[in-house]
Amino acid sequence: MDKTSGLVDLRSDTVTKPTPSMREAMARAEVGDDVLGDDPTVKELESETASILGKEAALFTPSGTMANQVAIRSQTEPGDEILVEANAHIYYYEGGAPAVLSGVMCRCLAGQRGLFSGADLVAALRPVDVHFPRTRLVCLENTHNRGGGKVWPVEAVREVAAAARQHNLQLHLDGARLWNASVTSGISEREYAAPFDTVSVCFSKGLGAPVGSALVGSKSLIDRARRFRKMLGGGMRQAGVIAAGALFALRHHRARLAEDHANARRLASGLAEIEGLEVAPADVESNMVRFNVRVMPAQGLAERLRARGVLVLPVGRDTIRAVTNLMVSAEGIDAAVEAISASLK
Ligand code: TLP
Repeated sequence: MDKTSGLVDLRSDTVTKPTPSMREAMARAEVGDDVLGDDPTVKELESETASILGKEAALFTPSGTMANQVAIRSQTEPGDEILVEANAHIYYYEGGAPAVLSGVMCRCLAGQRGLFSGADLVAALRPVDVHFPRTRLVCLENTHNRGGGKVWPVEAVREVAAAARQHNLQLHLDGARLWNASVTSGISEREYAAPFDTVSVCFSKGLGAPVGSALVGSKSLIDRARRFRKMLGGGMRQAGVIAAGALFALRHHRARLAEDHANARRLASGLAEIEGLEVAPADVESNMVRFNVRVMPAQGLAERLRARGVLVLPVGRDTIRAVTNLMVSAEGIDAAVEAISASLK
């Protein structure tokens, strides 16, 4: 339960507020004009992020969306095609940005909870021919948001990456929740990132920073991305204040994601006992629980829950998403289960 508001807010892991120690770190941050390359805290965050992910360079961005979009823009030309899974955040939740900002077409692959195989990828490829758009980039998402926080097995990532390389395609990973994937699987972020040219990561989701994401990759790709970030208005000045929150989150909040995962499992097993709901506790692999409501529209249940101080996100007519996070304790989860049970009666 959020001690400041008394709410159990499970709409997203983006709802977290900075902790007192994080605020202290932000207040103390040394800053400078980052567009002029003068902000020491942003530089520290960028170099620490690049090193955790095993890449040459990193770029701090205001959002995960911007990190994904500058990655696409940096690796394509207008008229190119990118391959994405049909429920990928890049395709589903970024306002059509690939079409607007990069002028690319998205070719969607049908996945299973966000995952697809090297064979699926190859089946979608077309011969080089003047009729076809040029396929340039493949995007994966780990963990997969609309896949219910599904974690990619590292072997499956490597298999898709090998197929992509055989066909001279670039690879981008939307790793907004890569931290969660690493905690679940024991595969380091660096190992997961290895097959990709670029990886975006978020500090403002499970890690609990108020703002910020990063894109990592080779120095030349990140130099190019920096230029596109500026074009989009994402060049920030004394950004060290927010970078300090991100740096604190990176150093102190990765391991604790295991608590969020345990809370997600606790939530799913509580929900499995409630009549009128459909939930698969075995599908819970990170901090997300998706469940179907059989007896009323998802929106209706969400409204009843709001009246009881529990916030969830309807993501379909019958489907609700709940995301555990830094602000929610095991007691908060038990309170949410009780509220859901009472709201269905
Ligand atoms: N996801 C948000 C919403 O946009 C749906 C959420 O509440 O889960 N990649 C992935 C996989 C994401 O889930 C998100 C945010 C982003 C990128 C974009 O990050 P921001 O919101 O910082 O632009």
